[in-house]
Amino acid sequence: MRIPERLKTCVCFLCVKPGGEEGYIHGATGFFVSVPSEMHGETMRYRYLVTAKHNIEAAGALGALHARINTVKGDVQYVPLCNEWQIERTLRVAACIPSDKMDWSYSESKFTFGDLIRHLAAIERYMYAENARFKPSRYPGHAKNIAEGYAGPVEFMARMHQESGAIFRSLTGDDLMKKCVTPGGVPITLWKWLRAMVEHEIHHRGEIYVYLGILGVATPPLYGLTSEEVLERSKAWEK
Ligand code: NI
Repeated sequence: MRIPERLKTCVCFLCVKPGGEEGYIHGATGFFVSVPSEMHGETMRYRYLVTAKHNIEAAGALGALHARINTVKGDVQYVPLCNEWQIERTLRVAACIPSDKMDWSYSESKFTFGDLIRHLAAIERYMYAENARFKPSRYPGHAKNIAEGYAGPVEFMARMHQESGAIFRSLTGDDLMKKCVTPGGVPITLWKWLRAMVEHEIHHRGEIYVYLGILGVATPPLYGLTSEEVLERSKAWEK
């Protein structure tokens, strides 16, 4: 049977990227379906991935799972399949850290790449997630022995994020409206404290971008387009 060209872009091979420069490990297949949905009078199309549940479980975490997609141009593209936008963006930029630079910083007194990643991971799990259970912070710091090597800090981050996610998903709407207590002893409504967690991650992710910029390493644009491309398309709109 001849497969129509446009359908080739629906089929994908699923793979896992263990981190670093080890490339992708292929092991499963899936396909995309496009579902139209009405929103504010416009038809939006959402793309969903269809695959067996055990493929996702075998990957260990959604953050590690990637799809190898055949594009209409005929080449292939690897796309992360994480539905947790926040950490996925941090892991994507962390994947750009050169293999010999995890313990690098621009100044001896400042966080290294590894420190930044361990700090984010441990704060999420042991401060924010503990506070979300209305318990005091157990933040252990960001010392190198917590997660060493090149892959260690990123694996630690993915694991801490999974544990934290389980705690956050167990919260009810009422819990989010209750007061928790920060390590500074200040009572704060839980949802506001969790909003601060997102801001905290964005703050340190920005530092990772700057560190990579100092080293001359190319980084992925946040939303798929660079600011130059956005400018170009904005000009086209004016015509
Ligand atoms: Ni911090």
